[in-house]
Amino acid sequence: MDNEQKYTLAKEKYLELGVDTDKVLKQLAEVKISMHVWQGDDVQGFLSDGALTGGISVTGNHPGKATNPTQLRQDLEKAYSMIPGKHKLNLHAMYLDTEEVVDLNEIEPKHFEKWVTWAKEQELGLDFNPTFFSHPMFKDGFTLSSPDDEIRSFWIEHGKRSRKIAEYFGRETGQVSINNFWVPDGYKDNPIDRFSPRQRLMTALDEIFSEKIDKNYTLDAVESKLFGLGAEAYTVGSHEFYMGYGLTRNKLVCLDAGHFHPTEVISNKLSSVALFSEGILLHVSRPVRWDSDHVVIMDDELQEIGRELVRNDLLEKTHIGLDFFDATINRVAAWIIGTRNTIKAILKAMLEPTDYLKEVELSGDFTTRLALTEELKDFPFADVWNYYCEQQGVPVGLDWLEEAQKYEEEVLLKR
Ligand code: RNT
Ligand code: ZN
Repeated sequence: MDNEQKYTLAKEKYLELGVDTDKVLKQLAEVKISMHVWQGDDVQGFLSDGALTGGISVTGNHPGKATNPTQLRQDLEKAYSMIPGKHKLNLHAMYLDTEEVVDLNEIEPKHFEKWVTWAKEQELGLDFNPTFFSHPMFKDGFTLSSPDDEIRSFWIEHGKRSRKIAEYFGRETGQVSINNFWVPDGYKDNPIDRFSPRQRLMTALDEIFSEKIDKNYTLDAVESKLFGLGAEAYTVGSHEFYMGYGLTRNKLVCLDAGHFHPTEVISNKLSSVALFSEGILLHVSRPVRWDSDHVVIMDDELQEIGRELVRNDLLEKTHIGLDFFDATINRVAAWIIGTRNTIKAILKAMLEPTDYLKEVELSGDFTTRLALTEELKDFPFADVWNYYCEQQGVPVGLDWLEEAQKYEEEVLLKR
């Protein structure tokens, strides 16, 4: 039986539950995932060859990592060619592509022109992030909330410039560019004053955002965190800080799956944040015991995120970005696995009879709710996914692995 025949059988099965798989696949094709550039080179970037700081860390030394923008784009193209649908690329300021020697407080749209030209060719949207780490002005663990005026000003200027670049991305690509602010600031050990750094961060952000920029071009997002390496006791930009900030300043609230207590999940936060916020940005990641940024797999939380987005009709309000970095495996494969899984989780959720399940729940029939959600786990979901991949012209099933291995042999290992 070929993929189409298998799909036809699966389609009938889902129709029995009232789920129209053809319609689902059309909806799925509209969902964009923002693939993060930094998985391609272990969060190194092209601004300096210095160490990664900011309390994040990558382990592994798999051979063949991209060391310049051309290689990175080549790897990205390979990854996108094995992912169904049209998506976005999430850039970081430190990935500028220019011959000029410029610092973070000097960057301009022109330093990203090559990325834009390429994104247009590839029909990709572009998101952005100011880089508040891996830089000598990240001093004693502080950037935007530093007590030192000179340091704060440097980073404020960087933040302002990042918005101009995101605006340029939005205007050029015709797709809104999400500009995500994450700052690593914090203390390793118990602080005396938790208040003043937060006050300084608030004021610095207000200054960065003081210029009104057309929301059709760019939307600002703010990302909280519980702790980082070297900021274990206190992180200035905590969840409460950015909930408050995002809600009062009409910013997107960014939820990173690894930025909460280990038993806390972001799936359960979406319906609350969505009620009050301008919008949501997701950093889909996989924390293993800590904010370890493992490659996203098809685990319970990923599926729950997919369900929350679909069941609550939040796909419009939510921008889905990825955030993981693993250097122990083929980096292109890591992108493919994590991105395909994220799309798959959304597909799985779309294949549920949502309205019926809601009715059942409302009527108090929790037995049917449990029976049906359990039974759905055995439905021929993979046949729908495989057909979707075929339809979208990308490898079906594990066929992508052979291609990724060939690419490793022919390109990566020769670097
Ligand atoms: C760090 C944050 C942040 C970074 C990127 C590289 O904990 O998750 O999103 O991973 O900016
Ligand atoms: Zn993140």
